[in-house]
Amino acid sequence: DDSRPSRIALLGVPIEIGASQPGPLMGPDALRTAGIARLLEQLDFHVDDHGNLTIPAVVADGPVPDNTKFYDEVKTWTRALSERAYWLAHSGAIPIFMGGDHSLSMGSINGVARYWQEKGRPLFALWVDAHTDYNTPATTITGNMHGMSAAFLCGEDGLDNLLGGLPRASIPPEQLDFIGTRSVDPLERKLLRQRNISIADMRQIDEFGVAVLTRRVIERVRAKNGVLHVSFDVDFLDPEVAPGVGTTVPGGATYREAHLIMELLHDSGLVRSLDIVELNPFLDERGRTARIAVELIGSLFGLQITDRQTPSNAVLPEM
Ligand code: HAR
Ligand code: MN
Ligand code: MN
Ligand code: MN
Repeated sequence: DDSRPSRIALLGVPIEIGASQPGPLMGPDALRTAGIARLLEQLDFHVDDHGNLTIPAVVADGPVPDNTKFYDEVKTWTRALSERAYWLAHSGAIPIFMGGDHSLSMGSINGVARYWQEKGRPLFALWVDAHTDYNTPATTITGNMHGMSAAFLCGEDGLDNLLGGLPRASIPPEQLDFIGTRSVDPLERKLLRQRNISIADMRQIDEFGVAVLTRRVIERVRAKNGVLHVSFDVDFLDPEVAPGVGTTVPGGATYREAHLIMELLHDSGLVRSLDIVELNPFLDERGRTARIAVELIGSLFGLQITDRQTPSNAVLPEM
């Protein structure tokens, strides 16, 4: 049904071995300290904090693809999170997965995709990120698995037994959108081109503005009666705005650009789940990045500057 859920389920996912440096495991607690639950309650949601996901002992029980770091660990997290995400979506709440590094999206999105597949509604994913995370074991330079999550979700080769016996629901490449892109590895770029995936990179943001580009995503989801998962990597923001991330890339989005995307997504009524990833409180300055992340989540769930809706004059370019 189309009524907006009134409950939010928070789940911490303190995984950091998918990233290049330690710190993201502190992310969930920094978001809690910055007041994520309180803010969402002020926005009239019933909020349940399910604490942090824990995983069983990691066992090396299968083949490990070349060029993957901590594969068995990521595999264990992915399986546990996929199950949990499926049931949280099933509960009717909007799950917010508080990372943790971006490898967690392999589990969170797989789980919610399984749920929406059963409901017969296509799941779209909006990847808000400086990176495209579309590497496979064959294209990666670093072997870091947070750089492979989008590729895994689109069913690319090389990570096939990550889910073991769990169904591998995937997001067809035409249901994935990137926004904020400014760092893509050479072979990764080739693969993205082959799949013809829609990328709103920083240059497009400069030329068209985020309103036009966000509207294009919303229209696409609406046209298919779909629902939207937002995968928000904090490094989307410019490092001057958000220093608390491990993989800063200059030339990122401004504070207002990020808020406007969130405000437009809220108005669309299509968002049914969220990842907030790559926050590294160990690298942050006085909690600034965690606070900004929470403010952005506020905008995504209805925090408005005034109570009057702004009519949009966004015009979609032919691309
Ligand atoms: N493309 C690089 C790699 O694969 C960097 C990936 C960085 N990923 C994140 N999440 N920080 O977007 O190693
Ligand atoms: Mn409750
Ligand atoms: Mn990412
Ligand atoms: Mn990134």
